[in-house]
Amino acid sequence: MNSTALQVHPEVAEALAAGRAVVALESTIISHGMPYPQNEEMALEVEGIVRAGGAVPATIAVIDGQCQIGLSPEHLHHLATVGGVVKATTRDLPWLVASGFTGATTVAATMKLAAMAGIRVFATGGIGGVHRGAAFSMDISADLTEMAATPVAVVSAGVKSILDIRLTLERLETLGVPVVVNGSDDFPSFFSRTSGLPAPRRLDGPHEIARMLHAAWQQLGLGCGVSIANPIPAEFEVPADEISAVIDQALADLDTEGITGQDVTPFLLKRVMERTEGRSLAANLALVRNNAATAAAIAVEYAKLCA
Ligand code: PSU
Ligand code: MN
Repeated sequence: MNSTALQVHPEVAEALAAGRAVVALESTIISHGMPYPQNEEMALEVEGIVRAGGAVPATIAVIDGQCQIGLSPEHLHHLATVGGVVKATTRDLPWLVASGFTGATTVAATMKLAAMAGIRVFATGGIGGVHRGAAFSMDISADLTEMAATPVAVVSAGVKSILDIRLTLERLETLGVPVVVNGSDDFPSFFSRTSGLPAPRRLDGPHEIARMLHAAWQQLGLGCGVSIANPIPAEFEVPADEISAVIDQALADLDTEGITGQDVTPFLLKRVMERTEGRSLAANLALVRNNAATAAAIAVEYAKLCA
């Protein structure tokens, strides 16, 4: 797609034109999902993992009103260090472009921009979903809406238990979004390989997953996204009882401190990270690396099927 607001990095543009594998990466995880300096190290490392897997990385953000598909190390440094970068979901994109501001894109906004650029595979840590208590707050992430509307496959470690995982899966079913777990019969919950819920569908490995993406978009012509849950490697799992008390306390703090709207998820992520003495950060880094490697392998297989 041609867009005056879209700046596709030359390396990314070249790979797309040649039909080679490209993996999109989000930037909210850099600005709002992890502390400095781990966020910057992670952003650079993950790009390296995608390259090592034979794909071209395209980290996405809005920089001074330009939607950048592929960022320079200077841009990554800026997003990792400057406080107050706007957390941008899909609805924020026109406002950012019109006002020339900088925004770190969520899964939803990253999917939207990736699709505009022609990128089909995207790696992240965890996706947004239905919040606990959503029956009253109506707080449901725009990530789910975007998955229904935009043909990008999102590789995540499942849904963090700051959310209502069961209702998130219900919502994805209603929205018609295929949900597959890579190599497991259990739906993972970010820090854990299990959630107490079964995998809606299971596929084993990048080739099988790429075949499903090809079926969705090339054979059936569907316009939806696909959620690929990739369980955290077993050696990095954090035991559920270690994390659940911390999450319950963070959720209680939300009410006490009156946090609402777009600030809810960053607040919960920060609290959980602070209160687990870095154990959750180590797990978070491990699963993001794992997702980047898996996404690269899927993108490579998918590019072969489309050739
Ligand atoms: N979950 C995580 N880490 C994250 C996010 C979610 O474990 O960094 C970020 C992602 O960018 C996701 C966003 O798209 O939070 C969802 O925010 P909200 O719930 O406000 O839609
Ligand atoms: Mn919300």
